[in-house]
Amino acid sequence: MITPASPFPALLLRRGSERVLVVADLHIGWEVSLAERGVHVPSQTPKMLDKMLQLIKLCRPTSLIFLGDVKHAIAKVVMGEWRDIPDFFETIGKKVPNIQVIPGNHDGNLEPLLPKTVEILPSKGAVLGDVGFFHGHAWPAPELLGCRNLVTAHVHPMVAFRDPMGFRITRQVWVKATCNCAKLAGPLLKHMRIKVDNDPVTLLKKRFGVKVKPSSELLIMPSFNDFLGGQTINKRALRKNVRSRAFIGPVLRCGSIDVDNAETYLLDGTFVGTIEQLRKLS
Ligand SMILES: [Mn+2]
Repeated sequence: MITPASPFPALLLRRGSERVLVVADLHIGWEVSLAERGVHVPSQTPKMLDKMLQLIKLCRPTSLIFLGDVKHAIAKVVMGEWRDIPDFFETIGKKVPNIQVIPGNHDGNLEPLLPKTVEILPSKGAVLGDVGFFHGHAWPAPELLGCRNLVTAHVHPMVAFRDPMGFRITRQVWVKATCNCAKLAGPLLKHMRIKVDNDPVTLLKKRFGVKVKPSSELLIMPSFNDFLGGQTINKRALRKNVRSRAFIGPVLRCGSIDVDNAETYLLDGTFVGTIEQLRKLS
């Protein structure tokens, strides 16, 4: 069973005596890359560490999963991260020894910055019970297409509202959408360079033993770092056939997600509306 740990942008998965806490998109070191461009913002890491410790106290997890983009700089390690990332993980490691990371697009060269006890999982994602986790920048592993629940990140979803005065407010949201995994089977096999000479769903079953779910529930997590920008998911003036392009990442873009009817929730759990309804307000 998965439930958001509201009002935190975190998810708690309960499986028997296991309690897995999931967070995504910390982008530690984002301020460092801003400083390189002349904008000076205090480090957000102490704030995130404090929030993480509060969460651990509240949820009493037996393990932690970081669903990608732990760090910010792509591929190269920025000096400021050398201190922030090891300190962060050593502190929370004392509270919860079992920590796993599913890498995102910003996590190149992350391994040397993490304590040895932190396990790095494949960037194609991981399955826990009937829940599949993947960051969202790349295609997930075939096994994820057989999951009843999918959890992803990467988008940093936000809704925007504009009032008659022209003021615009944005809020971080959770997005809950129906995903037809059968529509993912063909493009995924193609991506894996497997010749699709048959029904892709049947082929996926034959090659990987995966029974593809025609209707899974996909949850897009808000970013744990609330200082970041995000993608406005209720932008209007998008032609109907290109609406899925409002999202990023191969899974959200290939038409397998019912974008119009996707539900959005604020961090405190308030239902805001479907994306279709909110487009009028952006
Ligand atoms: Mn990302």
